[in-house]
Amino acid sequence: SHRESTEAVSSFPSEFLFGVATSAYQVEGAVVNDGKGLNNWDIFSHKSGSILDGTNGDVADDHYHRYQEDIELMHSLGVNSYRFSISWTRILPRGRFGSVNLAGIEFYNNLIDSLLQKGIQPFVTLSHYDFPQELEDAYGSWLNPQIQEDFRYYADICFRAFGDRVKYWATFNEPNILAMHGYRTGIYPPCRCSGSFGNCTHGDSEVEPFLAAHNFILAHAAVADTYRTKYQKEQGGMIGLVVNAIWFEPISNSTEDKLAVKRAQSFLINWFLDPIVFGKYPSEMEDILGSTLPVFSASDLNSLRNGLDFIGVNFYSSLYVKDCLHSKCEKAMGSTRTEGSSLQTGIKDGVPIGEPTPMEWYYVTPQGMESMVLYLKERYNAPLFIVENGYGEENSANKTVEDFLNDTKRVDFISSHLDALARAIRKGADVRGYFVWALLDNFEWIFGYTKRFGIYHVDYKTLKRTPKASAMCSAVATTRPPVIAVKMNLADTTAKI
Ligand code: GBH
Repeated sequence: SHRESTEAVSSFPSEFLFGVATSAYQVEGAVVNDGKGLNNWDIFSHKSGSILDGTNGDVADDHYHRYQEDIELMHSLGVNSYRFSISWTRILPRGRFGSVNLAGIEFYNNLIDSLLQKGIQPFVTLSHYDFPQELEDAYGSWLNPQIQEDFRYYADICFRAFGDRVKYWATFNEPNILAMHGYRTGIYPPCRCSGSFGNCTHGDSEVEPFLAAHNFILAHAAVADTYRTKYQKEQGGMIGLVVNAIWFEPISNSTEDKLAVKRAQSFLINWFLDPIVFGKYPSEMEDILGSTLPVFSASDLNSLRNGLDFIGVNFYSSLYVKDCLHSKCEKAMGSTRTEGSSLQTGIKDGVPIGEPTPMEWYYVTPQGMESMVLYLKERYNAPLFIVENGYGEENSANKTVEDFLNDTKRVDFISSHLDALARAIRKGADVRGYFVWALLDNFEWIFGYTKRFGIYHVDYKTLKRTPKASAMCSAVATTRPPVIAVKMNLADTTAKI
């Protein structure tokens, strides 16, 4: 109800960032323009069989050429922040080799300046699944410690070029997902897995995800250290990391299932955050993996511990977890021995954990987001930003533009999650921002253009952007205010009073 959402609004701090999110590979296009080098997704998406609809991100939303128009869209929404990522190969076309591409620097300078002119704060991710293909070919990217120094070198260039205007930096987007899909299931590049299917290459999937993660963690630590020692004092920004965070509920009240939840949390989230905040891997991981788990050296430990200023959270869903270590159960897709032998499922006694969405992998569980935020507050006591939360729909050739515009489910999804966030804030959580995924329909990784997450519809023939109800509330304006914009404006009013 309106009263409820007004009440929710007054819970947000006046400096709160209400924003929309995208990532470079998913929206920019302009794959070889102005000196950009090729990254892992450029190569992968062009291999036949990689992407569900046989498409790629060569053009995507052509945001590279249309960013001015897209900033106008954001301005009309009333958001005060935009989360985007920098394409590593636009800045360094060859990875560590070769020189800086000034055209790449200029593009992001223009983007950042145009945002700031409209009062929109840039929230920048340095690597959102993409990295230079040359580093994969030269030495195996994330499996080699060399990547730590190369990522640090790239990040340093970004801080120097943009840090006078960018106050929110995230090193990686979802390294926990990349470690899993790049090195175990093999569905994301570099496509390493133990079996052989599709384009995946044989690797040791019981070991490599943990090795890659170790290098992600140390690369993050090196970059955070560089930012803090060389830039932070003068530039005054924050540096953090973004993890994919699924909320887990035990499928029963048994001790075994509750312990299985702890293992699932450890193997998804604490895996990255514990080392960066506390300087050690979670004990659940040590117990299960033993000597497979890489070890931090004494010098690593200097740069770890309190290695972030905020935690970025991508929250989409909650799942039930069932013990498979002490009891017998079938393994679900993606669930393995090393993930704590837990079967992850959205269904309990035939009842889904929340309303199912058109995406097989998630359910609408705003309560789970509240629980997640309170869990992270309790465990890490760091400022939090929800940097992705959103609703996906199936694209289909049979549907018209109009079919996508009255997206009441997306409106309800965003609204109910903002209400959940407000509850968490009232309970004391230090949440500083919320970003809807996504500003625009875009290239949804292995699913290509078969999914639509945007609050703006994109016609992939003309690249025309059209606001959905979730953006302008055109169809539901009489019953519901435009979710983001109204919460923004009210928050502004509250701040002034
Ligand atoms: C986020 O990942 C990404 O950061 C963003 O780029 C993306 O567009 C957005 O979500 C929407 O998906 O589970 O086997 O079906 C969320 C985590 C992991 C969810 C991979 C989809 C697909 C493979 N994603 N998963 S599967």
